[in-house]
Amino acid sequence: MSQGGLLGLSRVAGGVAGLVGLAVAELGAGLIARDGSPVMDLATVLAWPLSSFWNSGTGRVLLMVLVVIAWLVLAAFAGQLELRRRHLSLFVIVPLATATLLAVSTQVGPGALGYVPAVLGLAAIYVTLRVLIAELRRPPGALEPLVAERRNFLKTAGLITLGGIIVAGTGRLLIQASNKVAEVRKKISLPEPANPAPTIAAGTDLNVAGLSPYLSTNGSFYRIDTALQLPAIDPDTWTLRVTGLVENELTLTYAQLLERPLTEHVTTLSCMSNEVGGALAGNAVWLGLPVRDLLAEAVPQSGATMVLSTSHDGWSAATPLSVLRDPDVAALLAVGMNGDPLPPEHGFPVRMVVPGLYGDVSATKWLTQLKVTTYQEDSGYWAQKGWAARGPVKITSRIDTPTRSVIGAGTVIVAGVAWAPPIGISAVHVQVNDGSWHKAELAETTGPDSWRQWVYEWEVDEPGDYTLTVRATDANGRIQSSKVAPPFPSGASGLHTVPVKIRPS
Ligand SMILES: Nc1nc2c(c(=O)[nH]1)N[C@H]1C(S)=C(S)[C@@H](COP(=O)(O)O)O[C@H]1N2
Ligand SMILES: [Mo]
Repeated sequence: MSQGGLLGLSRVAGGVAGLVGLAVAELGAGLIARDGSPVMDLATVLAWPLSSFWNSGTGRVLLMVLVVIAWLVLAAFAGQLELRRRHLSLFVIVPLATATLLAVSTQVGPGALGYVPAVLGLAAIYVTLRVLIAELRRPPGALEPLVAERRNFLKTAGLITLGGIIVAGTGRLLIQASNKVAEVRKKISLPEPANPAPTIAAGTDLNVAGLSPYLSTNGSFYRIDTALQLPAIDPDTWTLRVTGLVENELTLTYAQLLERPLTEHVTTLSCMSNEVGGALAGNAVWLGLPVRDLLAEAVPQSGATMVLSTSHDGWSAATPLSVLRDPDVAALLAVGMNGDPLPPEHGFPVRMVVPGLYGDVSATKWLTQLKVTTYQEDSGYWAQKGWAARGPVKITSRIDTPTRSVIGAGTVIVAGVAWAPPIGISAVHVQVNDGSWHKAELAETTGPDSWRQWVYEWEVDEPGDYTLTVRATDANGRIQSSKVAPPFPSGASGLHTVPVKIRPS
């Protein structure tokens, strides 16, 4: 084939590879139900320094089109380079990858999952490019006329393009499925609780700068799950089955659940994987049906010790039956979080929340089944991987402010949160270096299942390096353990410390 013809085909190969990369990135974004995609992220970043037009709806769409064109042109150029020499395309693909990942990082924050679509898309470009260019490089067979060879290449390229379009379309469909559930969710109006939570008194939130708010917002609430694809569940077809060792198997629909007398309760949820001082804990007002009400109708058989709750995506948690039947524990089949229907990433339409137990053994999101059983017969997802089967929450306290920092001498506000559900917090103390323990002031709280804010005003005149340590005491007088343990297998312990440098004021 003529050199000119080959050059053109190498650009086609690059363009096709670019298209495949875009399609894979789009599908990936659909699978993890991100509310964006790498192309959107690039457009967002490019729009920042530009006029308000480019930041508007129309401008943004136009920018996205330009991003796609630029992406395809660059990919075409990469194809040309790859033809000249193997791997030469990396000179284009690596900068393209860097720019894309930087743009993505501005939108998804930390956490690897948000990067997956971009990484897969970029890998797909490179792989497709290599395959197509290798095809072009094949020495023409003696019997293969040039025209036929060229036709073969175009056929391959065409097939790949078709595949790319199907992949991109699937991505779009997934994004639309979650959009549809989002529409339905928006229209839900939750009933008033039969048993409302106590009103949140003034003095529950100390409003200290840098301190976690008393109620975590739904948007900032930590998220932990194994769901690669966020389940999109239509509440109109959702059901909860209660089975296993029960006298009466039951099935409950979403509408039936909402008709029941619901309870509202403030519960701090935390994760067994949380490190000392870590952020895998949040506090919210949950609205839901007490699990014990449903269990009372199902009538567990004698010998049953555990309830295995299973999610739409197959995850499961094993929770002690005794805790779920305890009239003093507000274990809920939650439909509401801080006044809104559960957000999709926090388990829409229904999840469990059990005060006093780590989410790992209790807080099943996208709940679809409760099986009354025994610990001998069944086990939960994380227990099968060696984590503790029972997950009582350890007494925990955290310094939110100051963070590792340099501060002027004088009065330093030290503040944070402490939790010990279902017992509650009775005291928090702060230690400076190896000194004595100072009693912190405790904020009000709605009850023992909720965390409590605390604040300590530290007077410091001497510049230098200091270490602040916090320690909580529960309402039974038990003091938080200072024994250092990693999260595995039963939750971290040890005291949270923060180094602080004081400069002369
Ligand atoms: N379906 C499902 N539910 C789940 C999980 C999961 O992986 N899948 N993770 C659990 C764990 S380990 C925790 S700590 C809590 C976290 O809930 P959140 O993401 O709403 O904060 O959900 C629990 N429920
Ligand atoms: Mo967790």
